[in-house]
Amino acid sequence: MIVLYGFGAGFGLPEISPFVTKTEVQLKMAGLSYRKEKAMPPSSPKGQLPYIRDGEEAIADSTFIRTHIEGKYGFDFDAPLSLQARAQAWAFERMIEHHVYWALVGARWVDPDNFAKGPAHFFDGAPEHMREKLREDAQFRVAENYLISGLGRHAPDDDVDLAVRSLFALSVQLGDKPYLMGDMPCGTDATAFGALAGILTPFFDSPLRQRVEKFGNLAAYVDRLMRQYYPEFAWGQQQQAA
Ligand SMILES: N[C@@H](CCC(=O)N[C@@H](CS)C(=O)NCC(=O)O)C(=O)O
Repeated sequence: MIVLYGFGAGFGLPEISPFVTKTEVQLKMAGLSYRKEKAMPPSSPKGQLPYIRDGEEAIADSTFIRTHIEGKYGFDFDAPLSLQARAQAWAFERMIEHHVYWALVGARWVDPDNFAKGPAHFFDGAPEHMREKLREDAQFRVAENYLISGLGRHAPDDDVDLAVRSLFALSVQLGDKPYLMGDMPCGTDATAFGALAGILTPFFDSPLRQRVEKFGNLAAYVDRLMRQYYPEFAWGQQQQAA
């Protein structure tokens, strides 16, 4: 059985990481059975999560995992799509992973309140005398990556404005369709769902979340896909409680 290594549930989400969520939803889309185990990025062959173990093979990076599933199990995530729609779906995926994702990182890791209630707890198990230093180092590293991504250079407000332009594009593409590219889900739906749920989780408050909530079709899309792929997860109830 495939083993999926991720962070696990947290932050009001069934899985903390948008990239792990993407892979988990794609495993569900492909109808493959898998077991999930908690891991930390250094244990991955590429130093980031997700990675999977499939028999003797370890495959890291959500896009390479998708390629592995398509190659080994013959499942085409974009089967319903024309060649042109496949190209568009790929372009939307790149926009989400290389642009929108960084806005999520800024909201979670750079905003001091969100960092304190969220990622800071990754280090709760560390020896007390090192804990604060580990937190500071990790936050510094992520803030540096945010800067290098390009989006972080425009913080604190223009970064959100830029991300919202991408989210507007996503909202227009979705329109009133059930899925991004039409009536059937495709691979990029897993990507969009992971990132949007990560932004919309009521656990974190941020200007980004407030702006995305205004895109009614994106919020409804996340609710719908959450019910479809994580029916056991109490997403709606948490939203009401927040
Ligand atoms: N391109 C990778 C990105 C994965 C990624 O950024 N994972 C984050 C968690 S959301 C991570 O493990 N970060 C730890 C690090 O970069 O040190 C993929 O598609 O899997």
